[in-house]
Amino acid sequence: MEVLKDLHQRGLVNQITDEEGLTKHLEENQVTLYCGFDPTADSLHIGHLLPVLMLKRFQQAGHRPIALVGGGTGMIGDPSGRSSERQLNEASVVKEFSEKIKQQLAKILNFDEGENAAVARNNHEWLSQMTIIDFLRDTGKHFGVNYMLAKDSVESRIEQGISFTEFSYMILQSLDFQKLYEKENCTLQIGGSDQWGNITAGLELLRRTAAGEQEVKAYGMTMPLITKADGTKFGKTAGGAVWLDPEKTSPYEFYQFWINADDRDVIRFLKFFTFLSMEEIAELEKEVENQPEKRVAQRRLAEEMTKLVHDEEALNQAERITEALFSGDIKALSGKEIEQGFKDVPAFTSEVKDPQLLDLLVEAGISSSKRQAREDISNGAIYINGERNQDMKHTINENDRIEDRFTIIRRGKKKYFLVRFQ
Ligand code: 383
Repeated sequence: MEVLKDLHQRGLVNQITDEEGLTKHLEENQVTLYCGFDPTADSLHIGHLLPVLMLKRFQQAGHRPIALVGGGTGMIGDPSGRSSERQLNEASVVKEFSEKIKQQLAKILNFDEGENAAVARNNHEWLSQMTIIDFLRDTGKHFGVNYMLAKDSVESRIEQGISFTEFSYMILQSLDFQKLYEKENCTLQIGGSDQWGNITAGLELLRRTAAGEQEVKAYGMTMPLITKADGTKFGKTAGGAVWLDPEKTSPYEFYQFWINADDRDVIRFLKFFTFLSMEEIAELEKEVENQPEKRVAQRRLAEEMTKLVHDEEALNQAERITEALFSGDIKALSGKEIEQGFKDVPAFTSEVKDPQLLDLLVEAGISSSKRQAREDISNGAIYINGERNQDMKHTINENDRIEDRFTIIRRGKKKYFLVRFQ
């Protein structure tokens, strides 16, 4: 199917500079397109996923995506969508972040195979080589200050203040578009709606620097901002951002993020983030209507996303942890799974290898006093790795330790504690 039609059906199009022109351009050519990612952290997060997947959608339709890592622009700082000046990172830090982000992009996009393999570029390569004189003469000359002041990213910062550094950012992003247009025949830049100003500035530069009277066939397209039915910000959990790096957000937490999607949001998210067909999504929509309690759509969303960003094994683990936490069968989990599943519960490190259960309850702060601990045990409120234990004299032993490292104690219905052994 025509790629733009699919994107429209999925609700993925916010603005296009010349839709008719772009439709025709995509029909007639294998188009090279790009999206940029600035290395402002050591990992991409879920907010970056939509544009990465957008590149992949174009790739699947036969076009050629360039994932641009902003090793140069990351040294400057994009003011778009920000109400205050950014803190600059050291060059070595930006370099380290760039490397990590490139690897994450390579995991999702296909960089090696076929005639439309994705390409990685880093704008540090050309931006760092440019002299200040060339920059001001050859590029700066094409940007009117009034034009720049009228951009949202600048205008919204006039009162609060904006440095010349961030003010100049749009010129650097425009230079990238020009560079990729000239060297890679890249004719489409995509981004989130926050990037509209930078993308159109780039097109302006292309037009002004085009050779002769030649018409420039280049386009820009943005994606919508992702909203949630409950009005809270998409992509944030109690623990902060949802990262793509499994060390920062475990695959289990990542899976949980999606499975917790609201019934009012889940269908839209399936359209935005998965490669399921519109027919499959329509089936899932029926499930949400007819038996929402089963959360079939949410489960499918979580599965697809965990597989896409992590892998099949990570998905299996996430499912096993979810199941074990639901049924209470903690013993079935490995040490690694325990670490993921109980990352956010209170933890206690026991100095004693085989403590008395009674003592442990008090020391780990699970029961508030010895008397309370006795009461909890005799009431049957204490579970070791999911099994009730009412033995007042019980000593924690190797059977209670998972991989000899962890014991999960539960008090009451759902208060979990992680006990670590050294
Ligand atoms: C740098 C050089 C270019 C083209 C783009 C850039 C980066 C761009 C930017 N993008 C955001 C980022 O890096 O700041 N100036 O975090 C985000 N993007 C994408 C998308 C998004 C934007 O990476 O809306 C969310 O992910 O455009 O906020 O030549």
